[in-house]
Amino acid sequence: MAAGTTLTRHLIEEGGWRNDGAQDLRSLLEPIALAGKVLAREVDQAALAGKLGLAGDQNATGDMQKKLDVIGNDVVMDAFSSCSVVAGIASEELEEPVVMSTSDDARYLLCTDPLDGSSNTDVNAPLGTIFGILRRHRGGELSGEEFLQPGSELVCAGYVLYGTSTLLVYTVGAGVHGFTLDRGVGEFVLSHHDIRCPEAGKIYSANVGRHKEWGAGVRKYLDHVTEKDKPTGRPHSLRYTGALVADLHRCLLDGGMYLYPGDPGSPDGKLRLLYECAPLACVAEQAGGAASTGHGRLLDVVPGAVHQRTPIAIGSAENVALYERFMAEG
Ligand code: AHM
Ligand code: MG
Repeated sequence: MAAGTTLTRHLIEEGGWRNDGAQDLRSLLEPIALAGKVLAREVDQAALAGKLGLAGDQNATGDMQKKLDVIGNDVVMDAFSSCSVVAGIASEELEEPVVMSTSDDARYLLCTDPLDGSSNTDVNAPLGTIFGILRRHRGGELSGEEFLQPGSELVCAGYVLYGTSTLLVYTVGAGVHGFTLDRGVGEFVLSHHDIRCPEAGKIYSANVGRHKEWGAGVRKYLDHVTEKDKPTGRPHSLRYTGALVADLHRCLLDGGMYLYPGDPGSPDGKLRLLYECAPLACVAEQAGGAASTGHGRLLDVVPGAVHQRTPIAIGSAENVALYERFMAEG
């Protein structure tokens, strides 16, 4: 594809995806791109507009909401308000999924974390928007149970990373492509065609402040990667931004693994399966990487609830496979 390809042109030229039409893909990704542009501006201007700090409420999983969390959710919902193909949205910031369209064309469901890494909002550090699209298998009144599909059923997934630049990354099962926001012209422009995750990497990304709470398998894995062994490129280097999207993006480009395991107090860890881990696992696999709960493929896990958590290890396939071996040995 030629240099200077906008997301819109790319979506027209790339054509169809799996069994769905190219028009559907455009209908789904255009609101994501719009939300990404609006949120890039909101994040950029937040300190000047009095939009930093806490909003004062808790979200569905007990996190204190930041003002930007609430804004992020409103922006995504507004962007999809005129998208007739999305029947409903499940969001980290919504107690229950909400109905978006009752049209006969409403064949899809959106799962989203509108602003991931929100502890970073007040310190000018990276943030992300995560999205995953599932197919809706029936008509009639929308039920939250319709969202409880394994990540392997995602037909489209990706993220927007608000970092040193704003980057939209998506997959529909035909490679992973990244588009950088050109703020001057207000367009996402193709900058990362067919992202491939290195098979192995020397970065590990985890909140190691919690390592004493982790089980033997996780601790032994960390002991292994931090051990000096020149021939195998150890020790690995630690990189952790506090924003999963940014840390995963580094792993996708440079190789390595992001890790958020469970511990005795929270056996399923912190991150949510449906709208954080599964969409990113879909991107990682499509880029040639892997994602695991520590004991198996993350995309095979069927959620029991919209806000269900899961342990996750995601990134380079060899790193994830090695982690699973340490977890199996315990
Ligand atoms: P959030 O959705 O409330 O922002 O939480 C998810 C974030 C991830 O982006 C990040 O990797 C992790 O939580 C950081 O958690 P911790 O502060 O426990 O390291
Ligand atoms: Mg989140």
